[in-house]
Amino acid sequence: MGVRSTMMVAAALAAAVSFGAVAAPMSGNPILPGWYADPEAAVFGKTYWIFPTSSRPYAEQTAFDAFSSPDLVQWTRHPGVLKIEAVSWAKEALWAPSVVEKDGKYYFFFSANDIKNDSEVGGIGVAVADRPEGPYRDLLGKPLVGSFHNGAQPIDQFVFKDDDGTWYMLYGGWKHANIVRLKDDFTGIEPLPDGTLYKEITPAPEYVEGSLMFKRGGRYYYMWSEGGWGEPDYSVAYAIADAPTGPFKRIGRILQQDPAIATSAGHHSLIHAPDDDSWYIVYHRRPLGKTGRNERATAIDRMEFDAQGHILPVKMTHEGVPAHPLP
Ligand code: FUB
Repeated sequence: MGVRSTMMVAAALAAAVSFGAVAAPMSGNPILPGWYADPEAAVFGKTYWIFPTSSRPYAEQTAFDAFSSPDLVQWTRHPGVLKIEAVSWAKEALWAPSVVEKDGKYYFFFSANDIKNDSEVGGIGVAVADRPEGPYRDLLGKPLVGSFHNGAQPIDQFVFKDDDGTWYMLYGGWKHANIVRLKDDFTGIEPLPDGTLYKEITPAPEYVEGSLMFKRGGRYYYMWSEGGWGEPDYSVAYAIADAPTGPFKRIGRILQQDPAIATSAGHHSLIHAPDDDSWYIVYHRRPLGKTGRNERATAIDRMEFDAQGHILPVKMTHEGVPAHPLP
């Protein structure tokens, strides 16, 4: 059972706005209490979930918390859904979850140890649980990707299921990104149609980390973070392609610092509400007046498209988004 955050309920009530006679509660921003980064948003059943990185010194990044909500406004904290004690090869720097459901089980992909070369142990791992809130246990007893390929640091994975049932994983830091095809049981990777195991898909010279993919209107949208996450210029850009492997051409930035709201906005994920086709971007940002690298807070705002399917620049807000219970 999680611990309900009275802070978040208070923030939501404080941010309530009126539509005629009815007060529609707003999420407020930041949406989570405390310092949380790299939020992975998901919908499982009738519940929204956020799985973030705990934003603190690497040596203290030894567990993941999760948050659940019925409506994007009231959030319940689930502490320690994956703890470092459950991963024999991890020692610190637990980062950037990507969580998917498959055949009634929940798979929690994560990065650990921030490895700098192939002689270090660490990289991308995968854990499994029977429920979204865990407890998760290491699936492999070793990293899923434990070394550098095409110059990509094995961090910041994002797992994407295509319409034909194929599971892909995009990942990569240090300005390089790869795509791999996951085995159906997530115990390893298998060759892509062109025979490669690790295919470089670095979309632009500006690419840094934080890959994400989704499909809309039959096209593949690839999004990523640019700039330095410790710097104010951290941001999100995107490309569109006809295949998950590209080729990709950078279209432009859609999320970046706003001197009226926050700096260092990046490493995001998305929620697509199935009932009304609304899209939400969940991301981290640094409050105005804060400069510490780990002073990163998770926020939510609307993401919209134009008639051609291009993503419109995101307007960061303090109010967040209105309550949206799942049907
Ligand atoms: O939170 C640790 C690292 O910071 C992530 O892996 C990067 O994407 C950046 O957000």
